[in-house]
Amino acid sequence: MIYFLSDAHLGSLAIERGWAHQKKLIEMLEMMSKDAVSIYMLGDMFDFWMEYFIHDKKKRQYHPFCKEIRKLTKQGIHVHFFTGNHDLWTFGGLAALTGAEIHYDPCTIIRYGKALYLAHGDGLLPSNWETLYPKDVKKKIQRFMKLREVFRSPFLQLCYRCLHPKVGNWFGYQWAKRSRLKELNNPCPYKGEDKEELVLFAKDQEKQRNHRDYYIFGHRHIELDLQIASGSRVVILGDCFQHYTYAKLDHKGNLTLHSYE
Ligand SMILES: [Mn+2]
Repeated sequence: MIYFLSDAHLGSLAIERGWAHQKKLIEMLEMMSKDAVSIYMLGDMFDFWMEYFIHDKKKRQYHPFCKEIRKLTKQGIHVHFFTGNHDLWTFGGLAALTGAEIHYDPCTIIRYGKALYLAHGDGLLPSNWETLYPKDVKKKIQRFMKLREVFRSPFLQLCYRCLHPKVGNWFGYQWAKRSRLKELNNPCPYKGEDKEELVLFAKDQEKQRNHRDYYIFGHRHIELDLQIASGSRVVILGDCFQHYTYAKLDHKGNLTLHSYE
């Protein structure tokens, strides 16, 4: 079995009972470990993850989760960690701690005869997005893309790593909390096949003859399993802080969505 999960947003200041959250996530991994060949975490497992040059005491809160991943990788399970837009600031620390393989960019893999496109999903847009959306939506996307560029700038990352963790974490966790609260107060449900960016992105890929059987994303915190015209399916994983949803690919190449307990 191959498992996919995403968006636990561990450590979020907007999620109460942090330990119960982490414990449930660990139990979920325990369950997967019974028959998993590999486990793909598709981004935003942490609400904020930054590796500073100065020792960061706040990382201690993640030790149980990291220890669990270490246990799985020691058992021979391949654990893949895709960075999201909340936890892209890892520079070798997380890999050393857990034994997981880190992916900074989307990738396509072939498993059990199926082609799978895997990505967190932030920043993925159809090629015609600039003419597709009304002005206000376009502006919002442009703002997000600008911020994404700032987040990914090697120079700015270096500067941030030089901060004292107390300072860097204050900004980081507050920023993450704000975006979480914004989403909880004003959820953005599935926009429909003709508007949802990730669906349009997948359709665009198919049109360009980059065929994949499955497109698997996180990021949106919605559950979606949609067949698109070319016979491909787009699967959006949901989340691991409210609904604890995940996907499973069996040895026959069937992909299914599930909810933990
Ligand atoms: Mn995200």
